[in-house]
Amino acid sequence: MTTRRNFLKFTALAGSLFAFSKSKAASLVEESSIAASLPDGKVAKPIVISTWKHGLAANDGAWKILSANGAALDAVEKGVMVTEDDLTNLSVGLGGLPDRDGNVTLDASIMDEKGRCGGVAFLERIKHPISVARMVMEKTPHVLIVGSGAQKFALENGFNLEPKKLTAEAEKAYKDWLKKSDYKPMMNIENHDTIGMVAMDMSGNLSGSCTTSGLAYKINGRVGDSPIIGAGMYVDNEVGAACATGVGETVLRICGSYLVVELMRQGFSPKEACKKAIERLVAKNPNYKEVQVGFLAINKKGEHGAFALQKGFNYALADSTGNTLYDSEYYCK
Ligand code: SD4
Repeated sequence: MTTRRNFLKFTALAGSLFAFSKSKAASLVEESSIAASLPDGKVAKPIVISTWKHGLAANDGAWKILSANGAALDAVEKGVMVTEDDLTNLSVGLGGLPDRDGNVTLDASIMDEKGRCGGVAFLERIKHPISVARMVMEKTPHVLIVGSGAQKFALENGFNLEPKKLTAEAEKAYKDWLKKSDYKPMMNIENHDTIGMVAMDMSGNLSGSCTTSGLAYKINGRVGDSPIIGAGMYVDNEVGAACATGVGETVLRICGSYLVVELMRQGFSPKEACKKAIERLVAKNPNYKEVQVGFLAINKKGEHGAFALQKGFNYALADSTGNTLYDSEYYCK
């Protein structure tokens, strides 16, 4: 599928050969073609790629910015805010499934082309953890702020304290779970909906973001890979950018997103790099057959790739040809 996409360089051809999603991104093709004639120093090949089906809507948000010659950093923040806003999403934002004590606790990280980065973890009652992460990056000398400190920081910087309340859907799921309280972070797709996003703008700059409510029914205080720079997401503007979704503990063990970027630095394509990182994860995690992990990456040339442990991982890719959902290749056949 990914190879087939590479042929679709021209908007006109793509329009007739390819079944676009009916997303707004497709309708922005024209805008981006105009921007293709920008003066020197501009690369008219913006691209955004993000995890799971909800990535389509998130990409729409990001593409509005990229196609108007906006910065990748703004695109990856605004893009995943769409997912954070969606209260029906059970693994991102305040609609997420709670920990085993009934608390929704949120993790997020962001990184830009200058290597600046910020994150929040174990954050409660704030709608847009990704924007708090960006504020950590831009307004503090720190990279990661957690828990009540992160909430205090958010409130001091104009974020609202949202009610402590599960959505009806999350509450029902939680009550069902409480009947057995059986905790196994398995590959159940409902427990794996984190949004990770990486993008390149028309200036050729890369940025990434990642935001999640983490694993459902986790121990209170548990933090996953998503807010940890280099694990859930990483950007090196000279090389590429990568992000991860799935059981964070397995990704943390191999510094997954950093590994993907380093493999691209060694010359591997984005897909090969994601595949090699999954192979490393398999080697370091004896429980690999029981969990799901997916990596996404783009390189400085604007090429993309993905690879997952198990069947079922999909990702959305938006560029000047449209916004499309792809199934990732995977390791466990
Ligand atoms: C975590 N990586 O907290 C996140 C969960 C996830 O798709 O990606 N779900 O471990």
